[in-house]
Amino acid sequence: MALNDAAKLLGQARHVVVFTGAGISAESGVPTFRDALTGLWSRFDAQSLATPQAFQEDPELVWGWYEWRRQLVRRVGPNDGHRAVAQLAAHVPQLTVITQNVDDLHERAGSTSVVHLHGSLFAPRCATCSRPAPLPETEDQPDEGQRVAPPRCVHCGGPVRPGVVWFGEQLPEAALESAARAASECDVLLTIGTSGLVYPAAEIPRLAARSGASVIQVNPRPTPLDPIATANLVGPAAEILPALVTTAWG
Ligand code: BV8
Ligand code: ZN
Repeated sequence: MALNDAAKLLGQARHVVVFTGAGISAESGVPTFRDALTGLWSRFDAQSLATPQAFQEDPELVWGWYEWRRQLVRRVGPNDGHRAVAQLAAHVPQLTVITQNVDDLHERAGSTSVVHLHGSLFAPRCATCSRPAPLPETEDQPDEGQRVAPPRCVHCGGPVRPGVVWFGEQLPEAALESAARAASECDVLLTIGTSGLVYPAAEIPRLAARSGASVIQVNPRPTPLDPIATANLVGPAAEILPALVTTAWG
C-alpha cells in the first residue's frame, strides 16, 4: 500500500492517533536510542543509565546525562515531521498525539495536549518527596558524560531527578489510560519513528490493530510492528509526513 493509499485512509479517518518514538526527533538532531553509532544506547548504554538504580549509585552521572540531553533539545528545533503532525489537528475531526519521547518538540511544533508516556526532560521533581522542582537556570550544556550535581529540593533537601519514566518504573497511570483508550477507539493509528520494543508503550499500536484500526507505519527501517502495519511507508518522517498531509488534504 503506497503513500497515496495511506493518505486516503488518513483523509477519511474520524479519530487518528499519532504514536511517536525517538525517530521523529532524529532529523532535529536528537540522538535516538538504538541507531548505531549515534544512538544514546551505544554511547552511554542508556538502558543501564535510565534506571533508578543508576541514579541511586551515581546521581551526578545520571543528572549530567539528562542535563546534556535537555540542553541539546533546547538548542534544536522541531522538524517538518513534528510540524506535519501538528497540522493534522486542523484536518482530522479527532486527533490524539501520544509520544514516548521526553523532548518538547511536538509542543514546540504546535501540537497540544500531547500524551507523554515516559515523562519529560522539562519536569524535574524531588526524588525523595516527589514535589516538582524548578528547571536549572543555566544555559550551559555539560560535556557528554560530564558529572553534574543534581539540585537539592527546597522543601526536603532531597536530590532532584529528571521527570522521566525509568526502566522498572510505572508509567503515569493517567497517560497510559488515555493512550490505551484512544488506541482502542481510533480508526487510524500512525506509528512514527519507533522500534516498538519498549513495553508497555509498545502495546499501544498493537492494541489499535486488535481493535480494528488501520495502522500506518513511518520508519526507514523494518521493525517488529511491520506485521501489523496496514501501510508501511519506508523513509524519514520529515520527508514522508508532509507528503502524507499534502496528498491527503492538498
Ligand atoms: C515497566 C524515558 C514495570 C527515559 C524510556 C524484559 C526484560 C527487561 C525488562 C522488560 C522486559 N519486558 C518488559 C520490560 C520492562 C521494560 C522494557 O520494556 N524493556 C525493554 C528494553 C524490553 N519496560 C519498563 O521498564 C517500563 N516499565 O515495565 O514497569 C513495572 C510493573 C509493575 C511495577 C513497577 C514496574 C518503563 C519503560 C520506560 C523506559 N523509559 N524513556 C529516557 O528517555 O531516558 S524508554 C525509551 O526507549 C523511549 O522512551 C522509548 O520508549 C524507547 C526507545 O524506543 P524508540 O523511541 O522506539 O527509539 P529507538 O531508538 O529504539 O528507535 C528509533 C526508531 O526510529 C528506529 O526504528 C529507527 O529506524 C527510526 N528512525 C530513525 N530515524 C528516523 C526514524 N524514523 C523516522 N524518521 C527518521 N528520520
Ligand atoms: Zn523533596
